[in-house]
Amino acid sequence: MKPDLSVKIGNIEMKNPVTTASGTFGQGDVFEGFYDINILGALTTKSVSLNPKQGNPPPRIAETRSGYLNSIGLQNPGISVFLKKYNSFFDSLSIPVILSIAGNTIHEYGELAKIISEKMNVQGLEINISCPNVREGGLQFACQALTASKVVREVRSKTHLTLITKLSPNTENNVEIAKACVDEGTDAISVINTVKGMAIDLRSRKPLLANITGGLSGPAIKPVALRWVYELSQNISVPLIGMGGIETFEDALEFIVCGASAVSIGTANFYNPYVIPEIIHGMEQWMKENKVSMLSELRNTLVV
Ligand code: RRO
Repeated sequence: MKPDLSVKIGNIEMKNPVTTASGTFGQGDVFEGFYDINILGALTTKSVSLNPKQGNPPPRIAETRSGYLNSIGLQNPGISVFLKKYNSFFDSLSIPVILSIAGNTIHEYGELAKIISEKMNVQGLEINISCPNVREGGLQFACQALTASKVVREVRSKTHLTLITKLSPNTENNVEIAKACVDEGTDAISVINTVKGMAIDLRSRKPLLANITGGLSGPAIKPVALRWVYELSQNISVPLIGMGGIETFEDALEFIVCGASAVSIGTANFYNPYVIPEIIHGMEQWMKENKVSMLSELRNTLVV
């Protein structure tokens, strides 16, 4: 029998637990030449802001031994252009779409939620409060329970869409922060955004990124991500979407065992555009071979 990989995040029904990590999959359209993206459990888009952003100056990507550093700086066309450009594409998909939103201010998060709820037919919002590469917004909100929960309260007051709040690894306070966000109405938590870091060139003694620091993603951060998924799963009851360095179906299943309901695939898309279909297929095969009929049987089964 075909194993059941389905999962519910708030009101979002996913046929499998795999979504895309914001910013690593374009708006979904760029991967259409590789495979039918309707195989995804859900599509999560690159963060959009109220006004257009040019992003940080180049170079803004650097490769390190086991991951990428990025300092994109939230480059995006702003919500009006985004809407015109992608709304019909999102409507054409048969899978749930989760729009990632990022504001400079708490008010901007609310405005974005209002515009999207009124004008778009998407299923969820990922509240990105954890971008490490912008001066306003970003980590300013993610590192304290008070600021994080104020953003969630503002967004909740403007929309009935499913809300997923994306937390940062660049703080030790995530349990308290997640609890405060749940109290204000987030339906789920996603962890982790990138780990703030830097890389330099010894010969020139210059940083590899023009922004000096950036966000580290890829296999290097998987242990950090697993730790947060596990710790949050022990302390909050809303679903968790785990991400950070997932490259294989085994990686994905480790996140489920540590308490994640769903997983996002990010950096691996850059070097293997077929990684998502491979992971979904691998999970299914593994479940068949191990006689696991429902994915939920695996969730939170870490033996400690
Ligand atoms: O655009 C970025 O620089 C960026 C964002 Br919004 C984010 O949330 N995480 C990241 O590593 N880079």
